[in-house]
Amino acid sequence: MDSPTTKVRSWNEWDPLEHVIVGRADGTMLQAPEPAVQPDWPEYGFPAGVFGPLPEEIQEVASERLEAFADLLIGRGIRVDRPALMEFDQPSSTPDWRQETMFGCASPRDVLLTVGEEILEATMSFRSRWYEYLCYRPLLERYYREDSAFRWEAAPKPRLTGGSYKPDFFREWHSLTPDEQWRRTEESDWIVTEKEPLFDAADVVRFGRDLFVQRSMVTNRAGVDWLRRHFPRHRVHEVSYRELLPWHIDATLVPLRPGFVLVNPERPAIQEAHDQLFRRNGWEMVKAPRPARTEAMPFCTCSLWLSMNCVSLDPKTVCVEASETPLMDLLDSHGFEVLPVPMFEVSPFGGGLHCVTADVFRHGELEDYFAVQIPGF
Ligand code: DAV
Repeated sequence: MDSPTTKVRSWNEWDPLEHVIVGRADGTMLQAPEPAVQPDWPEYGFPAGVFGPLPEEIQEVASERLEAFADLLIGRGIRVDRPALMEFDQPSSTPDWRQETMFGCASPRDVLLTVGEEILEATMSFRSRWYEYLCYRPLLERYYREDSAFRWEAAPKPRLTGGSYKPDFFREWHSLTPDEQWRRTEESDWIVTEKEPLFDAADVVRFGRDLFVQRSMVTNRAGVDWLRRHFPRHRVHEVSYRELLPWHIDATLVPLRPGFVLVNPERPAIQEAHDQLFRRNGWEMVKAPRPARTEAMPFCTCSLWLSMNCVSLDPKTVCVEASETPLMDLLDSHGFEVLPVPMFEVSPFGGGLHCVTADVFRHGELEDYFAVQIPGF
């Protein structure tokens, strides 16, 4: 069989999807402690300081879910690539630090940001994820060979010394009163310092010319600024929401077609200009219903709002976690064709349907969906 010709291009979250990367769960670790992550799951046999592969049973189910999702996409004519596994239980180091384990590669969305003909490797901000881009290198090398217009980019690799994290952040956080925690939230005062640019690709949501970038536990202001300088043809909006310890924007602000964005009713935007920008440009901001799930999976560090973490196949068709009937009904009533896809069991591996995918090609052009801009935002 001839190898398919690759074309890299995707400007937004909803254009017709033709080529995508779907992550793999095999070998994912409950990572060794590091400044930014301190796993502590005594009830499941992993008290603080104990690390190792996630239990085999849950790895198996997660791998089956990902496999079935990849098959569903292939069945609809979408080309699907998978990352190369590494031995995630191996230590890794740079001249600045040594980390006892890596993490995994279930969430390509966290690492790879596709903007037009470019795929940008994010800095990441966990030491356990510093080398995760290597899982995607065989694919990126291939795209580079096959598509002469592909812009392959990588953000400056961060040092991730102790200076990149506020010392004792977690101990201090847990000693704060709720009021103090919300005050920190208003200021986006999270664990990462401003020493160097840091961002995960999943803190970015793409709307053609406009990119919304969330400050979070893994994305600092310098990271947002780096993206702004890197994409001078785009309008990069720094955003934050009323959410404690935020981590990735894709269960908070989820556009499904031009003029239709799902918003998280528990996480209003902190900047007033955020909602103004949508409203003045005629966007419908539709509140997602409460998650149907009431209990998270063991080892899951995401919130139940992963219910919103859906992925569009085109502006009419959206994949939604199969147990999330309230969201499926809502989208159905707004004229979407909804494909229920079981993915909940993959949440301990880092996310939901949007997280486990990264766009390579969506059919469409760069467009402006926000002709009216808000000065200073
Ligand atoms: O709201 O828990 C999870 C997204 C992970 N990529 C949340 C966000």
